Amino acid sequence: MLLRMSRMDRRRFLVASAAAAATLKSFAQTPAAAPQTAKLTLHPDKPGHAIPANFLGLSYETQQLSEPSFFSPANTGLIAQLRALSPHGVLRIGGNTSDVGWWKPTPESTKPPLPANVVLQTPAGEKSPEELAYAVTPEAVRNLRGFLDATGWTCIYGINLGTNTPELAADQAVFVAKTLGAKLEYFQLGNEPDGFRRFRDKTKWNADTYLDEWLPMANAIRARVPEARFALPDVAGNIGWLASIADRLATLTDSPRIAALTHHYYFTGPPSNPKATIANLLQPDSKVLHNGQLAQAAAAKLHTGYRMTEGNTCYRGGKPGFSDVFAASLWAADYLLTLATLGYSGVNLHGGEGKMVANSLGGKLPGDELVHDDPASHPHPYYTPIAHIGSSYVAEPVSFGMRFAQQFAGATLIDLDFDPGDVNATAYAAKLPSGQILVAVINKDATQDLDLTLPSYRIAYRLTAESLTSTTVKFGAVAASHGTTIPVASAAILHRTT
Ligand code: BDP
Repeated sequence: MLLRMSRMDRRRFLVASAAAAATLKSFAQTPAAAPQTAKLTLHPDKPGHAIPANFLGLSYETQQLSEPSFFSPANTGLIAQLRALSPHGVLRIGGNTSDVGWWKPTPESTKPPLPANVVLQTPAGEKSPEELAYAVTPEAVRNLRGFLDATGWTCIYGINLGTNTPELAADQAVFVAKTLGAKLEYFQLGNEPDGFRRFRDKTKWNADTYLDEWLPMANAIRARVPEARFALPDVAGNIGWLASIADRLATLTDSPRIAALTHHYYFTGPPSNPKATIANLLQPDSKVLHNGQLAQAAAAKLHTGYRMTEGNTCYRGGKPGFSDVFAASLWAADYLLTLATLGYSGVNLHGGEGKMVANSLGGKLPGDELVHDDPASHPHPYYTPIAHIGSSYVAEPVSFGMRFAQQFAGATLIDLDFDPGDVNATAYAAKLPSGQILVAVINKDATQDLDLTLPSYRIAYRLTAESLTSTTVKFGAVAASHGTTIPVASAAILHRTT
């Protein structure tokens, strides 16, 4: 029996807000009711979307590259964590810091002046883009290649659009394309341009003016890297941009090669938002379906794919007791499999080093204001799938939901009917290339166990923890005699036995 623990060596007091405290109390005091029996019928003759082998991914700030030892073949702890997540994942490098980084091709190169189209605006209490600027060197890109080779992962590489010129972007792209080779999936230019409040006059900024800047930069790159592929627009929330951009690109006779349309998704935020409760996190989320339908329709116009390139539970760095607990594992498992059913080519959950994500937010992680115990005992940022604590890299709860969904990578979804009664549960089924059929059942209910009648299937893997607020999560294979109940707040993967 293989059980993996997210963390055994540190104890954390996680109740960081009155809302989280109330949630914890209600889970502790509510006894589980008698199990409900779910009806589940599989339709293996009705295949759905194929889930790519590289469906799973992580997203990191581009500023991680300012420390060339981070994404490097020498960083064995981080490499081991990525390999444990997926043998063929996709590392997306971007985030807000991608629009303040500059390419430093030689040690003598100096920071270029700000281009004339930049209208700098610094939100109150945040460091200015000038203060946050950093350099990316050839050494960082060479080390990134070694890191990707060691992990078996590929990369989506973000280049500055906010404070950069087409010529400088092309200089960097030439070196990146040559160095990363087949490890480079595609470029993205600019992060969350729909919210370019720091860099442009927002009264004149829209999907069209964005594309007016994006096209010359993409064209400057492909003039020197003919095989370059691109994804765009990597919007934060305005998914409508995907359709207008697809419409305009579809009319071009000579367009840059588009590998995917991309957007971001955070369940909620910022950490002070009263909506950031575990009870809300585990409810069905109609926005996910809506986004998926818009992305699919826009991508169809360009005959391309669509990917959720950055997201997590709670923007502005995550919320303690919400983003870093078992509820986030169940959310991630369900969210990732939902995106698979919606036809996404992949998903990158955001995280990384606390300092880099703090810089992406102007210098601070607002979640720190909600912590009452030793801040060093918490992952920073709070939502990160892999935390860097002391000298170790630690798999956080959200990453166990990713491991759960990873079991479906390379499989083809199959249709199913699932009726869990009034239990808050979801189910997904897929067929692996080996012919094995997998069924995932995620019981997000805080009070009701779920019994499953599915002859010829047995529970093969479980995702469990002591409570929804637990920081220690278990995911692993279980013995054949493990029964057919999916207890309150847990998930299971069933395999066909005959
Ligand atoms: C996104 C940004 C990213 C931030 C993240 C957050 O792209 O750089 O770290 O939000 O707010 O909007 O946590």
